[in-house]
Amino acid sequence: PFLLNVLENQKFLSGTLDTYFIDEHPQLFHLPQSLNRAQKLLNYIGTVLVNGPSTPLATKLKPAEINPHVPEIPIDYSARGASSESDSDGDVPGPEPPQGFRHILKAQGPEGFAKTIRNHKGLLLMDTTFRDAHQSLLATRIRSHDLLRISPYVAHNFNQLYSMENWGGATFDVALRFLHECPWERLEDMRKQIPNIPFQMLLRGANAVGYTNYPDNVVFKFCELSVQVGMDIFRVFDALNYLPNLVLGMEAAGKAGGEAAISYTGDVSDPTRKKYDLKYYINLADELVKAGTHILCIKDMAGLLKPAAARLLITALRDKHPDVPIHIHTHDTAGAGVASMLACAEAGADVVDVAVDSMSGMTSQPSMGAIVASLQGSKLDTGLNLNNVSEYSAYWEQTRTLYAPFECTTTMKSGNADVYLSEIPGGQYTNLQFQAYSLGLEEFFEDVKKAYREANILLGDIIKVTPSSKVVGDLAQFMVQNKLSADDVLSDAEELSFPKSVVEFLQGSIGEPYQGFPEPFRSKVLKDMPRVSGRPGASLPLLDFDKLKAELKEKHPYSTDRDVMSAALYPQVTDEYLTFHDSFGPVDKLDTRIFLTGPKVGEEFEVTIARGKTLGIKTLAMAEDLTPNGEREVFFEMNGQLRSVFIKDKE
Ligand code: 3PY
Ligand code: ZN
Repeated sequence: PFLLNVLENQKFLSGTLDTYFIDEHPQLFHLPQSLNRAQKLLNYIGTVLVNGPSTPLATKLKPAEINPHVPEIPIDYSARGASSESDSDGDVPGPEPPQGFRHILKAQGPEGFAKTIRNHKGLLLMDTTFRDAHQSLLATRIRSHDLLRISPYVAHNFNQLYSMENWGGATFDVALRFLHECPWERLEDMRKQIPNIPFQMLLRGANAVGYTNYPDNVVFKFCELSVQVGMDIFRVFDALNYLPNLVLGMEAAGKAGGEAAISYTGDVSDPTRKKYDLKYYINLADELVKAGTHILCIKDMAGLLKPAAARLLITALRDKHPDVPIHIHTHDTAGAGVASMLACAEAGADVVDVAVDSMSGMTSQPSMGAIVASLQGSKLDTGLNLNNVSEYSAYWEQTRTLYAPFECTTTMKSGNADVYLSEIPGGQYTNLQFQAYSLGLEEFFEDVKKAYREANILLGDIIKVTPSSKVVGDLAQFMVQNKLSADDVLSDAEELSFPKSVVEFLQGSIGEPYQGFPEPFRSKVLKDMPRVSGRPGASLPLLDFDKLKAELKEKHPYSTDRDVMSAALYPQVTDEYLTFHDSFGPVDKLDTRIFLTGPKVGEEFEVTIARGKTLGIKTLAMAEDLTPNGEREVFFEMNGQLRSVFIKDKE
């Protein structure tokens, strides 16, 4: 049986206990916020110094030795609210940022917000810098620390943004798994810094922020908690555009509402591409409007929406749904992103997605500065100031160099129009190229792109976006590794042992593709294996949250309800995150270079672990000799005092 600590334990609080109760239940004193956070951080730094990075670095490149400059925000004390006067932690409170669209969303709800957006004269922008841009360019590795440093600047200078996409997609998993930080805390902290601009997240429908369909109550509870912690707008998509999954996601987003997204593939301007034609998209849009979406999104995850196709599609949607705001997402993989977004805007789209210049282009979103400048003085003027865009961009240009070990530009040097052939989504494109290079098989990527196209056809020409894109990618890699042509795969389907994701997709575990599963391929692969029909979540048993909470508390007494939610989505990753955090403390507070590769011996640096609590740390030396049990002593000076830690040397 698990035991709560003294602050929560009913028996303890009631006072009806003998002294043995305390002796026999040491967990009672596992209090939240243990006081040796500083020592834990030294333990972390020592570990990195002795045993190398705690998060795998993707290349040999090192983080740059710079401290990115944060542009100043105006200091206007007259604008300070009464509440900040009573702030007694010694920090000088900044001025309140100007009002933004969040004010309207809060005051008028999603319907009123949608009306305001639709009536707005200029083109509105969503900034993806905090999510999709770094998911596509830097393997999602941007840390909360660097997001939070620039957040006040964004709040003060970008209040005209429709929204900032700053959560969801892969950020949830990567934060816990590789950055050892809590995604909920990131969201909460960004919210404090940016009260005025709507926050937007990418919700993979019934897959939430994971790679598989979850029980319905997991998706509902996840959305509920996200709203509580600070999320505003949910962009809901499904990897197969499978309506029942989309509707489930919309229901989970609930009163918060948001955007139902149609994932775009093929080419509506090419009459020979018949499966996903204009009619397909219009029908789906009709269904989503009928299901009550406040905003319609076209999610062009691979960057296939060429300007001519954009004009056709947006004009048709605009005519059909004159009152519904239309929001377009794209990737600039081929290099036509700016042209396409301008075409969308001219055809009547209300909002388009951009990333700040230094985080834009290639597999990321098109450039904010390019779009702002292109529309300046026109009736679609975005209202954003190009000087601010360039200051914001300079921050990210410098900050990006801290993430050199994860740079896609190590291998990717330009846009590439071959994406129109392969239809690989932005993030996956970067990943697959990277994998090929790290295996030393540069040619492999060319082969994988060709195989990806064939794999897509074998699977029935499906929508390809997380997680269906992984199914196609896995099959493509399987074909290249085993030197199989599409004909081989088809003729030997009964004997081949396919990747798990391919088998599960064919079983129906992520939903049903448009026009059904490919036959006879499916029957040959599955033989007498079970098949799921209809919406997969409908047949999954609900998750027992109380049981999960009890299990988590038993192992990690300090875990919170947020951790329980994380564990519902990623049980193993959350367990590892909590264990890590218990030994190493708030590593998210370290500067990125120190976090990734550790300080140099002799280097002095500061860490602010809580408001008003800053540690000054200097690494003094590492012992040459190991202790008899294989540990190496690392010496520090912390706030003027000598400290040391013993680290097991793994060499
Ligand atoms: C995600 O699901 O993370 C995506 O970015 C899909 O485009
Ligand atoms: Zn995207």
